Amino acid sequence: MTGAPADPLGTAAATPGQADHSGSLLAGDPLPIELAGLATVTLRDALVISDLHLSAGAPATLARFLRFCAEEAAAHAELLILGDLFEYWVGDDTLNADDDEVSRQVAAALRRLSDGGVQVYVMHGNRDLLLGAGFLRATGARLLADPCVATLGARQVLLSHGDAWCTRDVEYMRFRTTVRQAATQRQFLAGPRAARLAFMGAARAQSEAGKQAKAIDIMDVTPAEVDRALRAAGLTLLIHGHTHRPAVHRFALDGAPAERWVLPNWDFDTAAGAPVRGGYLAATSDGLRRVELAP
Ligand SMILES: [Mn+2]
Repeated sequence: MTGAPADPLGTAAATPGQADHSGSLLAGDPLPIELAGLATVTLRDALVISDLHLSAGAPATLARFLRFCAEEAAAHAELLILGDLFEYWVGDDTLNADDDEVSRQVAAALRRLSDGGVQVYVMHGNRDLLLGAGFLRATGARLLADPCVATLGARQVLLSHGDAWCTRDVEYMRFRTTVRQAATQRQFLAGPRAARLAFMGAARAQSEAGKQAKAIDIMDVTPAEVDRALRAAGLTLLIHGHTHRPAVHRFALDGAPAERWVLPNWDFDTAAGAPVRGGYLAATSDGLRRVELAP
């Protein structure tokens, strides 16, 4: 064979004759935006979680997640993570980085589940939309498209992270469009890890500052967008995360009863005496059930 190896990222020309260890993707891996997530999935006995925001800065939440994997999730057929498993993700080379032990612990916990017969599914959140093929290989997880449709016995449920419906936050929607473009992801992932971490740190600081200035209700989903998504899917049952407003909303959609189940975010790193938060939905052919986790 005399031909050059496949180079879908187009990085070879920039670094001729030299392996590029700065990028996060292995040669041949598609960009995260180009990964084909599952549009449909059939569930038997699933636990559904989202918005854990795992990072070194939240050790109690990490510990609770690792215990959740070993105890609660291990006893079920499927584990679904509907986005923002991580507080941020700058590329799959995180799994090899000296500065990040948390990602390896999380990946190892998911790998143990996969090896033990639990099918793990992940959906991209807005914080970890750069989870890529390397992460999927390391964990055995399968990627879900956002949105996707899960079959639960006789019922079908629409699953989404939920940020796509926060349309009243015009500034965020503009940012979302940009970071979900292949060119943006390619350019970002080609940069050195230190630069990617610095960018992410600045973006998070800006996001925190912005949240305090924005009216509370523009951070929530737009009801009309939820209605539109359910109509498009032909469904009346929805599960999403992202908003950190756990609830079960019952409403009418074109005269039919509809339900929107919002997953809780996890926070076990609260000040002494303050309540912790975290939990999951158990999803079986019998229906949905909310479970709050004790510390
Ligand atoms: Mn989110």
